[in-house]
Amino acid sequence: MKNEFFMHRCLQLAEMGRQEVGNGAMVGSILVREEKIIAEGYHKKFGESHAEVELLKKYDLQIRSKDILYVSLEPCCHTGKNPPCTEIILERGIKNVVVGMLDPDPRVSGKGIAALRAAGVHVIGPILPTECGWLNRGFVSVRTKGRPWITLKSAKATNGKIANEDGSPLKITSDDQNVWNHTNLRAKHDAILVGVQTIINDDPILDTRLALGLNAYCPWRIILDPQLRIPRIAKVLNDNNAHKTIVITSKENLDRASDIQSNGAMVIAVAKNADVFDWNGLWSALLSPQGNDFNGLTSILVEGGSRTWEVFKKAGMVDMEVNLVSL
Ligand code: AOF
Ligand code: ZN
Repeated sequence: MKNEFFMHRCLQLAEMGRQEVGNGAMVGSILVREEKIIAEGYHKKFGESHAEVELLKKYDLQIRSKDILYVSLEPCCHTGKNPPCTEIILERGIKNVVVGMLDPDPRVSGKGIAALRAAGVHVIGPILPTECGWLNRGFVSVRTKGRPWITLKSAKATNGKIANEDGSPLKITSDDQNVWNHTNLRAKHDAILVGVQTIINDDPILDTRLALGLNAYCPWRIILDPQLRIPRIAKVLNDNNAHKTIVITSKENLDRASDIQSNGAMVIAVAKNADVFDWNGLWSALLSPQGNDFNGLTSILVEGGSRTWEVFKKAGMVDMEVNLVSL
């Protein structure tokens, strides 16, 4: 019970890295002495120190043999953008480690725990694989399937309609449902994706302005736009978060992109396969750093419209579906 209690604090810390860690994992870590938390750390930003190292940099005093290090993801044992966390744990003389979940990254996956045990560290875990895996479902999906976690959100009026006959927006969801969407869907994904027709019809802002809580941020806003039809006056190209907009188009249209980029939006070319974007091309563009402080993403909320939903469904690119029905 105590271990789970402390691990929940690690998960809370991990969440603070959301949207900042790019295609990496959100990870939290604490150091416990005589049942009190004496230091905390989390993975703050893509390319920066891992959670345990962040903690150990802050806590530079002597570690005692009964101190326990809690970390929500198995400590890594490889050299990536950072040196192996296992080595720093050993160097600092930590004797007890509690791990939340195994690292799905094939460079680690069990080898981090094994390295610590081989060096005489007492390791307990993984103690909360489901909860820790759920927080990092995007990272797990990228590392195990090579694509982001995808949630499909749709909204239907009770008569089944999703728009008026002329394509103009129909107010379907209640204010409460919108708050719920911003808090639990939009603010829990790295990006919101729509087809360009949704921008043309509804001109949505695609941010988290209604989200409850302090950690609201603007997710990346991805527009699938093969012909580059996005109106220059679209809100997503002109508001304060224009630099968080990524327009995906095909190569032939790239020369017309400069106007769209004038407020900081990115335009990325992806090859097409018949009449849809090539999935491998799309994922390789979205999973890796592209400049503009975009360091890759791990989760996408697909908000519409109906054609975009169909394309994702048909390709089996859906992990969770949420259908909001007007009350
Ligand atoms: C940890 N603690 O806080 C995180 C870990 O390129 P790098 O060096 O940032 O390494 C990325 C990999 O490191 C990532 O795929 C995952 O396996 C692990 N992330 N590990 O011990 C952390 N963020
Ligand atoms: Zn590490």
